[in-house]
Formats: sequence, C-alpha cells, structure tokens
Amino acid sequence: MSQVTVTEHLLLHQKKTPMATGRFTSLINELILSAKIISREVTKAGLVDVLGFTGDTNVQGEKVRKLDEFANNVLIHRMRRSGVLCAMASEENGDLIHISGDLPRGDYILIFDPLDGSSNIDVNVSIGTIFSIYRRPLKKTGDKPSMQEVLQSCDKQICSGYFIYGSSTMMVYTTGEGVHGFTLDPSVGEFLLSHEDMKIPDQGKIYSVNEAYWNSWDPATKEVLAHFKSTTNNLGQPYSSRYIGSLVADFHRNLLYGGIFMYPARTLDDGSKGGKLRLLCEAAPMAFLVEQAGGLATDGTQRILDYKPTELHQRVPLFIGSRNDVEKVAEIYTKHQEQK
Ligand code: P6P
Repeated sequence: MSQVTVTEHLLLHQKKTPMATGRFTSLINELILSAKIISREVTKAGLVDVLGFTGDTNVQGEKVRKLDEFANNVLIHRMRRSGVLCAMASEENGDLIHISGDLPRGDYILIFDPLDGSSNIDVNVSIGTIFSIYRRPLKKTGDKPSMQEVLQSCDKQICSGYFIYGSSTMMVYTTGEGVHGFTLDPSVGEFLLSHEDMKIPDQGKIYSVNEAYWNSWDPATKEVLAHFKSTTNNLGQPYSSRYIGSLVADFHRNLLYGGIFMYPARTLDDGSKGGKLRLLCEAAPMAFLVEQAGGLATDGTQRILDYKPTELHQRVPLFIGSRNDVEKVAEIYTKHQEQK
C-alpha cells in the first residue's frame, strides 16, 4: 500500500474547505509532534523515573501522575507555538490557557485530555491523548477568547481524534469527512494511513462498563445492563464484557469490533447524581468520531453533540458505540421516563 501521511491525507481528502488550509495542517502537525514526544516517554516508562505521582492534585481532584504532567506540559508548550490557536483548555487545568501576546495567534481553539486512562500508566495498559478543535466564533469579544466563545455547542467541532499509546501508537481523527486511522512507523517517525474510512458495526457484541457501581445505578440503568447480559438481546446471547478503564482503549476496540461503552450517571457519596467523564475533552470528541463512523453517542437519551456546555469541566453520562446498542439504551431509558 502506498504510504500516505496525515498531511497528504488531509490535503487529498478534504473538499475545498478552510480545513485544507496550511494553518489547519500545521495545527495537526504540531499535535502529531506532541504525540510522538509523549509516545516516546510512555513507551520507555519503567526505565526512567516517569512513573508514579508528582504529589500534586489536578482540577478534577485527581492525583497527578508524572506522565500526566509531562504530556500536559508537552502539549501546552508545543501548541502555544503552533501560531494558529487563540486558546486551549486541558483536562488538567482549571481555566482556559491563553496564548501570550508575544506568540503568533490564530482562530482555532484546542481542547484536550493529555493522557486519558492515567490510572493505567504504571501497569503498561494502553492510554491515550484525546483532542477536539473548534473555530473561534466570528463575533469576537476581544483579543483573547472569552469562556463563552469556547463553550460552543459540541456539534461545532471541526476536528476531533485521539492518539492511543498501545502495542503500536495510532492516531484516529475526523474532520467530518469520515474517520481515518494512522499507525506510527517508528523507523521513519511518521504516522502512515492504516485504517481508511473506519466504520463501527451497527450491531455490537461487547459492552464496556465498570460494574462496581451497580448499587449506585437507577433501575433504568440496571435494566440496560440486564439487557446486554440476557439471551433476549439482538445477539440472542450475553455480550462479552470488556473493560480496560481507559476510555481511548475501550473506545478503540469497540470502534473496530463493534460494541458499546457506558459510563452511566450514578448516585455519588454526597447524594448528587452525575457522570464522571468530561463533556468537552472526552465525550464530545469521541461522539464526533463515532457518528462519523456510523455509530451513536448519547447521555442515555440525548445526543452528546447536541449539548451546549455551560462550564469547561462539565461531566456527562456517556453511552457510545454501535448504533443498535445505543438505540436500545435510549429505548429502555425512555420507557422508564414515561412510566414516571
Ligand atoms: P472508572 C480514566 O480516568 C477515565 O477518565 C476514562 O479513561 C475511563 O474510561 C474512566 O475514567 C474509568 O473510570 O470509574 O471506571 O475507574
């Protein structure tokens, strides 16, 4: 197969849209360089002192691991210098990350989770970087974007994707023209096209959920799980249960094999009810990808891409994957809502 790089693919496969501009391509190339640097560090973890915790806690109240911080710093440093961003937001940082006046700026907004699945870093399980790109609204409120300019409806994403650091390092992305996968060839240091126009099977055979939260789920959620374990579902037999605890890895497997990943709302210790995953840097980018691959993504009933965020680190329940499976979840939740 002729070796197609990401840059070639962007230029070859974009309709004549602003996406094919050199500025967008240079943004993607800076992301790729960041991922290569992160991949190098992830793959040698254990040989050098990058495992374990930094001793800090992030805005999510989670302990920060050294590789988390390394990945975040690489992305912020490199992307600040891309010359095409007007603002960034990271899962690790409480507030927007602005581009200082002495650096060239542009009209793209980048939102990312620098190293998702970090609880798996020290045990050699696949982890990933998730990214989402918006264009700054035409109606600007000053030289620095306001939070309102960043908190756009999730269907305004112009690009989303992830890097997965596993048995190989891959990049999977969409710009609204299908989903395409590239595998890093370390011998040449390039991501080369390996999975063109990826499509998720309409019917899955795998469900992914952390069943430890069973007692914190409502009756509708318990019925959803019972459905996938039953012999009366579309398969006529129980689905396989696969849960890695790393969204990028669980999503990537389901994208290739078919299946549904679920992180339902649960009642927390303080009595509140909500999801864990972040809307802007986890659910929305994955939702854009899965819809482009023929799948669906909801909070149980509402389409994720129809969300208009109200805060940067807003969390959301997530049901994402094969169309038939996500539709079945919505059917069960709707039935319970109508019975109330
Ligand atoms: P739990 C990783 O921290 C993450 O954000 C996702 O990558 C993963 O799917 C989820 O949390 C795992 O959460 O509660 O099952 O450990």
